[in-house]
Amino acid sequence: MKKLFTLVAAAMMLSASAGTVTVFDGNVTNEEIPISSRFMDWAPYTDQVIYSEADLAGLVGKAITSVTYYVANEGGCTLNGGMVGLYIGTTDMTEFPSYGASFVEGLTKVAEMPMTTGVQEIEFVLDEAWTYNGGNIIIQTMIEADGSVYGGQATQFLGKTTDLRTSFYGGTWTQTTAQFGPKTTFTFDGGDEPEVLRGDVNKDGGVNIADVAALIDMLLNNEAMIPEADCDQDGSMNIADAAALVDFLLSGVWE
Ligand SMILES: [Ca+2]
Ligand SMILES: [Ca+2]
Repeated sequence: MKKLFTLVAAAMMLSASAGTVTVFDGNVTNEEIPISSRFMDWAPYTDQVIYSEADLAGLVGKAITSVTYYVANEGGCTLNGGMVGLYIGTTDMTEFPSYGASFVEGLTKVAEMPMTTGVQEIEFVLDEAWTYNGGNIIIQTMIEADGSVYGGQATQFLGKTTDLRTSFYGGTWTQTTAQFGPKTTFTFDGGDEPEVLRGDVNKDGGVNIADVAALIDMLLNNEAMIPEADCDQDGSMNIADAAALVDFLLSGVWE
């Protein structure tokens, strides 16, 4: 019995379809400029990164629950225990036209967390899952103005090693290393699989005589099986399913 329970639990975990998608490997420099950054009168300090839709195929339709990347928070920055906000949205842009020169407004704030000085892997757990429906994702981190930030640079995105980073000093856009996409992991919860209503072949939410007609149409047209049409649940779709469906309509119970 315990073994059966374990098997069932494992199957349920599989069907939950949670997972991760990692964009950029944090090790490859490129000529694109996916990062934009700026100070606004020293604080808040903020930067944005664009993730191309082409790299996000595994995320479409998924509910993003957290975003993780590597950052350094050091130099002259005295931020320690200050709050960093995470904002998210989509954009038609695939890169920024020039370093630090443009900025996308109107993103949605989805998380906030304290951040200490030093190099760290930072995971923003979203207050509420954010569902991705396609397009280029733009992520913004912003050190919220609270008087705890002054001087020097604040966050830096890190690549695979701390040698690979973007750096910003003194309110001027000094880039000390080559551009790179910061290694970023999106964690998603695929949510529950869509519910299958047995016998609802035309998927209108109910089971009635119209579904028998729809099922016979599918059989005549040699259409591929849909789970709703496998009325006798033997794993295939044939005339026996039509018979099972008619029986169900007459009796109100599945045999
Ligand atoms: Ca139906
Ligand atoms: Ca069947």
